Amino acid sequence: MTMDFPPGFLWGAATAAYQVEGAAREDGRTPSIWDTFARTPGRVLGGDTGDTATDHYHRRHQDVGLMAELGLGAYRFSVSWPRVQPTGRGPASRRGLDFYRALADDLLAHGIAPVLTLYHWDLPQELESAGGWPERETAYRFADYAHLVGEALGDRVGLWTTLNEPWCSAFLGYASGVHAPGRTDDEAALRAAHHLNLAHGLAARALRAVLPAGARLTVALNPSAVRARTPSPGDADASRRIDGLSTRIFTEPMLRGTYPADLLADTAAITDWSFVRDGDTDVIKHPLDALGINYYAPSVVSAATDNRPARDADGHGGERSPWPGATGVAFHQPPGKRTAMGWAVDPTGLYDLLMRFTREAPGLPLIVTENGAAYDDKPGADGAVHDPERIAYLHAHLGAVLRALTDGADVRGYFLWSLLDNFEWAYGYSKRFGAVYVDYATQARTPKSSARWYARVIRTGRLSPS
Ligand code: IFM
Repeated sequence: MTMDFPPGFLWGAATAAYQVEGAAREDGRTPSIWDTFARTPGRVLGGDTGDTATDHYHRRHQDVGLMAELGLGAYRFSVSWPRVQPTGRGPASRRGLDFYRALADDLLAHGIAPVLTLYHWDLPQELESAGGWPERETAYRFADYAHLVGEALGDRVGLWTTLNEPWCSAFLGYASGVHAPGRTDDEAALRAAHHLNLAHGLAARALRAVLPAGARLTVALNPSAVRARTPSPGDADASRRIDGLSTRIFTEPMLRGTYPADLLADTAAITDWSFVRDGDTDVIKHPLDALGINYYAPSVVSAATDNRPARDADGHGGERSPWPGATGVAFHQPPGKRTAMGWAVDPTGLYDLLMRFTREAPGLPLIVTENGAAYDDKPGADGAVHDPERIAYLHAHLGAVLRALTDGADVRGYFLWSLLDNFEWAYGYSKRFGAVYVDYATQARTPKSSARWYARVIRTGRLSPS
């Protein structure tokens, strides 16, 4: 197996607006569902909010300097919808767009390609108050927003991502309720999933209409690397059901223009799916230039002995299940190392996903749009932050990418999650995913040893043996 990445391989790091920007009330930005959720007592650990986050809104220039030091070829960021279109409809905020124009200009001046995600979970609160993602109208609002951002930044941004992890938006947001807006309604979650798919298709169409011919479109999904605990028919069926709800619910309409029949059957007691209108799946199946894959850990499932709703093994699913229709499925923690999130370290899950989409979407390039790990990093007596576990995690997962490349996967890039420690949603600031350590009291940035290690991989284009 080669240890060299192909020439032109895109090396990046990723963040998302609410997790890093702060400046929650500045320049006309209005609350998103995450502002509302985080300010609701008991929703986010420690009562943390994204009000200040890593102050990237004011420190973007310094942060781009850090990226340049690391030798990044690309930076994946998301646009805050309520910053650029404060009510979720109507005209754009010039000040909001100016921030992203300045960020893109800064990146380009350093030779770093801006990679823009339109939606990383911060729905304008006004649209949630009007019904949110379970309402079809939200998909049309998203297409208008995409059009407006496309017009404003199409001259600077070459790679566009519609949605980030719509599974989380739909099922953590509306079924288990551990993410904003915190609703617990299975039918609403399935409606949300469809309207997110529709939003993706409508936005892709709107972007194509305004972007220059060379612009490329993607979506960043978090497909489950799901494994049956044993080859028994019951465990295989559990795996099929979770695969349908986590992955095929998005990939089948996006890549093939249809919803899987087994998914419709599994969820028939919850909904008849009549919210899917004629022609919707044709809109959703808009041609893409690449498929973005976010990967952290695999899931191991079996048939459960009771008929309780499925819950993730790490407790991430909260009190309620994020898996509507998957009663009788049990999740298990695989043995071995775990990250500070409690997630198993298993790079074969990434390899398996890359090979799966190589088979299922032949000819469609793949990008690892997120991969990384949280550990309990702390500065040592020398002020440096040593994070050998993260280096080992990244080494193993980049090894999986190389193995997939060797076996024929067309992987075009890798984005480390995350550039900076940041607001880890319901965990607040308690989980650190950054290659760069952030002291939240002073906002001082300290590249961890993994950042230096990643910079070397980027510089040489090569993974040294561990
Ligand atoms: O921090 C998140 C990110 O916003 C989406 N993907 C998973 C990351 C780690 O949980």
